[in-house]
Formats: sequence, C-alpha cells, structure tokens
Amino acid sequence: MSSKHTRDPAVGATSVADPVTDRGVSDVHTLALLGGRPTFDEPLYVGRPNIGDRSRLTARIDDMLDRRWLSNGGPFVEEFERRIADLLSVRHAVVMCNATVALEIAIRALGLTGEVIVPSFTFVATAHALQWQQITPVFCDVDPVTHNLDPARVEALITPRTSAIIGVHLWGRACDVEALQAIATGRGLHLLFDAAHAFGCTHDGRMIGNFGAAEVFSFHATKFLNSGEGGAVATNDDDLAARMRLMRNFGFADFDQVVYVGTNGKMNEMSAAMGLTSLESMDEFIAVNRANHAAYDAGLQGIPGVSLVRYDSDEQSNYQYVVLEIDEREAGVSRDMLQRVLHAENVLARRYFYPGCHRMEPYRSLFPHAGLLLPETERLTDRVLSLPTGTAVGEGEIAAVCGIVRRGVTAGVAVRGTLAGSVR
Ligand code: T4K
Repeated sequence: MSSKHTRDPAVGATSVADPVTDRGVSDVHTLALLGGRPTFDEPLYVGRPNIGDRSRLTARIDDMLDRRWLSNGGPFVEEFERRIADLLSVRHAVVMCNATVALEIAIRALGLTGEVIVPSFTFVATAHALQWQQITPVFCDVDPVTHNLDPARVEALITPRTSAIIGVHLWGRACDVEALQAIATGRGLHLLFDAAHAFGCTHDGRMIGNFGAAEVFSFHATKFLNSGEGGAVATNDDDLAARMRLMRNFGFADFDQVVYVGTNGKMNEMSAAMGLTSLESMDEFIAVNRANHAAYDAGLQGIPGVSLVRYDSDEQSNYQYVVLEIDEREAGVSRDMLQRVLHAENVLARRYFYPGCHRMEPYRSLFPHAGLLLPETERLTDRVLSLPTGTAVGEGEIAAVCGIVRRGVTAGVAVRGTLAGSVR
C-alpha cells in the first residue's frame, strides 16, 4: 500500500481488516515482523506537515521577493502576529523563530532564576530552555489521566529557590490551570505555560494563550499549524511583551541603541508567509485531525489493552496527536513490541515522550534518583505510542494501521517469541 494514497472515502473507517490486502484479524502470520510483506511501501510518518493553499503561499513568496524584505520585522510577521492575537483574543502575540527560543526568551523576560517546576513527561525543549540559562528544572510527576502536571505534587517541590512553575498542555489538553494559578499566586511564583501542542485549543471555553503570565506555541513543521520553523508567545502583559520583543532582536530599541542582553529570536518572512497560509486552512486541518481521531477510535474498538487518549468534547481541540496507551498485561505485548510490529509494516509510530526528560542528559546524570518521585511519568513513558495523523493520512491508512495494531495484539505470543531478548 502506498502511503501517498490518502483519505479514500471508499474505505470504511470501522473496518478491522487491512483494506488493501484484505487481511483479516486471524491472518496474523501476514505481519511483516513475522515474515509477511510490509503493509506500506513507503514510511507512514508521525509529524508529516499539513500544507495549506500552495497558490496563496507562492503568491506571498512572490510578494516577499518583490519587496526584498526577508526578515527583521517584515509585513508578514506583523500580520501573523495580529492574526494570532485576534484569534486568541490576547493583547500580544510575539512570534519567534521557534518555540524553544520563545520559551527561553519568555523565561528570561520573566526574570526566572534558581529552580522551576516542570513536568518530565514532555519534549526535552521544555527542560532545556531552563537548563540553557542555568536554571534548574525540578521535575514534577503528572496526573495519570490528564498526562499534565499534578498540582497536588507541585506544592511539595517548592523551595526558597523556586521562581516559577511551567505547565505543559500536553497533546493540546489544558493543564489544571486554576489549581496551578492558585499555587503560583499563593506562593508568589510565576506561572508560564508551554502550549507548543495547544494552538487553537480552549480551556473552559477560553482560548489557550490567555493563561498564566504567558503561553508559548510552536509552529514547527510537525505541528498541525506550521510555519516551517516558528513559535509565538501570547501574553496580556504589555511590559512583558515589550521586553520579549527587545530580547528577540538582540536588545535593540533603535538602530544603534541596545538596552538589553538579547538574542536572535526573530521569525523570518518566509516562515510568516507559511504561517499565514496555514492559518487560512486551520479549520480544515482541525476537521481532518478530528475525523482521523474518530476513525482511529472506531478502528481500535475492543482491542484488549489498547486505549486512545481522548479530547474533551466540551472544549475546542486541534486533535493533532493520536496517542495510544498500551497496557502490557492486558494486551499481551508491550508498547515497544507493538512499535516494532508497526515499524516492520513501515508505520513509524513514535514513543513521545519516552524516556522522560529526567532520563535524558544532562538531567539523568544531575538527578540520578529523580525517577523515585516520578512513578506516573515512568509508567506513562513505557505505555504511550503516537500514531500518524494530519492531512497526509487518509481513512484507508488509518484502517490499515488499526488492523496492524489488532493483529499485533492477536499475535501476541508469536510477537513476544520473535522479539524475545531484543525488546522490552
Ligand atoms: N515544547 C513541547 C511540548 C514540544 O513538543 C516542542 C516540540 C517544543 C516545546 C519545542 O518546539 P520547537 O522549538 O520545535 O518549535 C519533533 C519536533 O521537531 C518538535 O517540534 C516537537 N515538539 C516534537 C514533539 O516532535 P522530533 O525529534 O520527533 O522530530 P523528527 O525530526 O523526528 O520529526 C518527526 C517526524 O516528522 C519525522 O519522522 C518525519 C516527519 N517530518 C518532519 C519534518 C521536520 C516530515 O515529514 N517533514 C518535515 O519537514 O521532534
């Protein structure tokens, strides 16, 4: 099956058999891991970029070339900032070259020092943005259901050196914002959110971007709305926004007047052109992600030990992550075994966010016993598996992926036997 074959409406989303080869659940011997032919000829990736209207994008690039304005506060960047601020109903959207630099700048502009409480169950950029500036990330465990910071555990980690809490709205599902804000206010701490996954999502009906002192979005190529590389900080704090604008441009307040230590965090016009074009297709991207999520939900029904992370139907979500939790005892195969089954079929499922920041360097060496306080994180990092979605994936592929998962579990004994000793 070619992974280029997308969104074929003729293929029923609820089918449990591979729709192309028509392999049934009982045809477990056809699994590529067990000697069969791979389902997909080409890799099916997690993180394939959504591409908006190409003619609009190329028209913008032509404009950009005609006006010979490629970076440093060009009109596309200004328009992108306005459009984001309007969409989120925030006073300021400060766009940057990527979300990691945006986090670093927000952290610096807030004046964070000492220790900052963060989850370990996140992309490593959240922790690195602190460590990069000699601020110690203190890893806090997450709630096993929401996968977000567990406020009950945050309080216990606060010391006289703590300056802030950074919550991550993992998978675009909002943290317990109110509980975190209450702790931050009560203990005189800053509250910042890594909202890299949460563009276009709401919490309690309000757009994410409005919570804490600031919230940081990513527009990386793998995000549902992308500018190639890019990020933005949303805030309702005028002074903070002004400081971040200075810091992203070397601290320049005027042609030759530098008033701050700064860096180069600017977004270029090419990225802003891509971002603006993506924004115009945002509703369509979300609709596709939502349909894909529903198709996975239907296709995975009844597979023992396999559950799909859900989105709150009362909130707006971007549905950009399709995340499975694998319960090894019920499924009969571990998450890593299932990943090997999928990879053999050319479905490049990802273990986001294995193994957890605390088990990556430099944190692993700095805090060798951090895992003792992170039981839910350690449990989750061994259970989660992200599957392909977005506009590059169609119902046919989703039905096929679900069929592979089902056959992988059905063939648990054979899979375990084949992988014995090589996979956990
Ligand atoms: N905070 C959180 C919670 C985050 O998740 C992230 C980023 C950040 C902060 C920092 O945001 P940025 O500074 O990146 O704006 C990817 C992304 O690079 C990263 O942005 C993202 N989170 C993370 C969850 O995923 P990797 O290491 O998995 O990337 P990589 O190169 O393996 O790409 C994933 C797959 O995407 C590839 O196998 C193929 C596909 N792909 C990728 C690109 C770039 C394409 O098909 N086309 C492409 O152009 O981190």
